[in-house]
Amino acid sequence: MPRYLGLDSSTQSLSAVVIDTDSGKVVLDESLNFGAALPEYASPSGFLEHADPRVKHSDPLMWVDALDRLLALAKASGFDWGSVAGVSGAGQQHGSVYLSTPLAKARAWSSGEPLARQVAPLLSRKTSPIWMDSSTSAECREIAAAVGGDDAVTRSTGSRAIERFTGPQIRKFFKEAPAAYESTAEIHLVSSFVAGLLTQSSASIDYGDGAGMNLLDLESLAWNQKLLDATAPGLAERLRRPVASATVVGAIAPYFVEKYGFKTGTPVVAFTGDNPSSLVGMGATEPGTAVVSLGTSDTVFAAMRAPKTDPRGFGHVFGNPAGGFMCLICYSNGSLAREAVAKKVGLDWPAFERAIVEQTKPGNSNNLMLPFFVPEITPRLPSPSVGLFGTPEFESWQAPPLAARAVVEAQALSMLRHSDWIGERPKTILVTGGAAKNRGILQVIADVFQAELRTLAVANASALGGAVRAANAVGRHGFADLAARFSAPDAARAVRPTPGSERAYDALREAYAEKLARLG
Ligand code: XUL
Repeated sequence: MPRYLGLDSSTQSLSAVVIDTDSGKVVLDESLNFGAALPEYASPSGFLEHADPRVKHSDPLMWVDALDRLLALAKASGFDWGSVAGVSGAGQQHGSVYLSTPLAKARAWSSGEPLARQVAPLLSRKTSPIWMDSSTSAECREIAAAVGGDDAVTRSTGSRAIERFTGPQIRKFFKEAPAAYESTAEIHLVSSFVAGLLTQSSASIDYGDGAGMNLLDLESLAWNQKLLDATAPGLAERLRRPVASATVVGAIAPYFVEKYGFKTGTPVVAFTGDNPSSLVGMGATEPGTAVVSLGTSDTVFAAMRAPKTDPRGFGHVFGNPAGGFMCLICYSNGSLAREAVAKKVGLDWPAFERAIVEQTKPGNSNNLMLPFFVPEITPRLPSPSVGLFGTPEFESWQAPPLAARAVVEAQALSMLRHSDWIGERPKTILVTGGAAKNRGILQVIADVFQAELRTLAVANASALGGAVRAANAVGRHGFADLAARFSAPDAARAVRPTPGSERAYDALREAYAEKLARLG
């Protein structure tokens, strides 16, 4: 049977994409928004409110419930889960789940009871820190100091010790709740947790997502013992050995066979991080093509053969699920900042797009914004910092079109500046994520990078990447062949730089660098 399912458990939603390798078609593309579909979890944007704005946690049971709901919804609308020959997927990176009983040793899931109710008693920590959490600066310093400094962490793991990465988060849990840490038998990433639910096994973490923990040594592709020791005692026993992304971690659990009609024995391939999965979904697993993903966070990433690290210390190296590595730069002020500006100046998305395309010009007549509405990851800014520099009207938020262009130009300038270490500037950029629908945003990125932008027909590149990885690992289809069939860019939606825009950003680029330098 030539159908493969990819799931993506991301910050705000769970998505499912099914591809059919015979017809070359996507036969299912569904999403479930946590805030809208599961209001009982009090997480309108996918995470729980907390008095400390640096703390961002989610209820892992929300992710479990979403899985049940999405599978049920597709079944109710007539989709035959029994036609699926293999499953894989992805999760938001860095987030972690803590269990007192390993999934493999828990009582077999009963199809007569919702899965979340059966998982609840297994949790040794009720909430999961996610990638938006920036509360572990002390732990980052402690870990780095214990192993010889940030350069030593970067040399081994591809990133310096970073607040949202899993190792510092585990350390904070161990320090704040030592008894609960002691009672934790198994720690998962969101990705391995979902794979573990599907197979009811202690599914291993893959190299792609494992590299986002500040624990994985990129040369040996094994946990770094010194970093494990610097993070928390007995950590090795709480993590399975990391595996190559193409590893089959188990067969689908009887729960899913009985309840949703999956075929007994359907293989489940290791899940990975959403960004490594998008690299596959975008058909960008070979070096030379950059991807810009516009989501809750914006990311810029590209495949690379050997790990190369960011001298400024902001970028990361993860495993490429197709083999080799990938680099990634993450910006927390992605759609969060675009939404904040649109709301502040009262523009809906069509008006926001018109403001950029029709009412303003590249370079924004030198009106510049620092758009850090929440603490930023790249460059590292522990507190929000919003600044407007230009005409009095612009500076007092009285010029909506200029404000719309300014937030997007600042984001694109930041992407250009902070991706310069990757190598040559790309001539073609693939774009994905919700905001890729907005032509104004795409035009600004094309102008700032002086590159052609291409988008895919399928909006959810990460879930598509899961389906493609399942087709590769189970169905033995080659990545290049799958990319040609499922990830071909939509030629009609290509965006080229505005003629004559080469020099439009010279002044703004300098002004932006100077303002950033002042923020320190
Ligand atoms: C990457 C990162 C984010 C999350 C979003 O390092 O933190 O892109 O993966 O889901």
